[in-house]
Amino acid sequence: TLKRHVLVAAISGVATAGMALQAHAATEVNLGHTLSSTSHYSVGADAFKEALERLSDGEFTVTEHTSGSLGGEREMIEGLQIGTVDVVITSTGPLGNFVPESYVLDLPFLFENYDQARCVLDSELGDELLEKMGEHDLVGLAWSENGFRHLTNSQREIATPADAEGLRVRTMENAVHQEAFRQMGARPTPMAFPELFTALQQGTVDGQENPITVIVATNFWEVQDYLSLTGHVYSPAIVLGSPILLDGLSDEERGWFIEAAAASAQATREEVSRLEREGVALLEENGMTVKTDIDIGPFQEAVQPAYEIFTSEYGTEMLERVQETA
Ligand code: EAX
Repeated sequence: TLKRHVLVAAISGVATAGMALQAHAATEVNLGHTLSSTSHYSVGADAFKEALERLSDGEFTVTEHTSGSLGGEREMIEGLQIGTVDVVITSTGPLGNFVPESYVLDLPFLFENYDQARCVLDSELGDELLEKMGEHDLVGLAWSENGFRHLTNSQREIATPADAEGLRVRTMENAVHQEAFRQMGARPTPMAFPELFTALQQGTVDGQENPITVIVATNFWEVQDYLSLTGHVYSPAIVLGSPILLDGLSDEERGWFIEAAAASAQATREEVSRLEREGVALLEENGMTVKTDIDIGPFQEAVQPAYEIFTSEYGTEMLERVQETA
């Protein structure tokens, strides 16, 4: 009978699927980031998943962990080193603690626009910095993007560094950024991103700084009234892999990860560009007061000492090379 046929077909289907599964058990790749599932990082994570699963013909499956469910960015980088996390999309915020060479990219007002920043990250120098990750138990797969960072706060409109005097600003766990905000007269408080929303809500800090992308993805308008488009620093993102997973793979397999990371970075950059065009209007619609015409001169001047402190510690060579490439 028809019923019996269907049943037999179903059983043999299950058996075939089961055998196939045994022959080629897919390796699950855990990918983490700190932002929501609507963010530019998730756009990048989706592109990574699509590309890796397609290129490997299902040998690898990617599971995305959003919103810091695998921890903050510093914790996830540690996770890569010990093999509890496989792939991470992260800002360079905490990266300098592991790979000091990356600090150069976090200098305020280093890049003037997206083209310049992307051009440096896509250059030989960018590749060299990716390779440096290998000396610190990390695998640099691709430079991705977070965006130019701007200042938000709950207290007042900020147009000059003097307006930021005394403001308690959450910064990333990044020595260069902390120094820059100290020089500006603010009171920097380093904190992991997953703690930030609550800290703003409870008034532990008055403000924070992040790109339009992150402000949109995190609904910061719920806890921040003012946004000043200071664009005080470009925030690169990086797709990092765990050496514990990647060192055990063949060249071909590692190549899939690199290609998937490149596809991820490309998709993320496109989403950053879209949000640069559309994000500010969205934030205004949600009630934020946006100060657009900021004279950045006084901000640039205020953070100059951060450059001196950086070069006295790490020398001038890297900085000069970035400036030449830009
Ligand atoms: O990488 O910590 C931050 O402010 C970062 O910009 C965010 O986690 C996205």
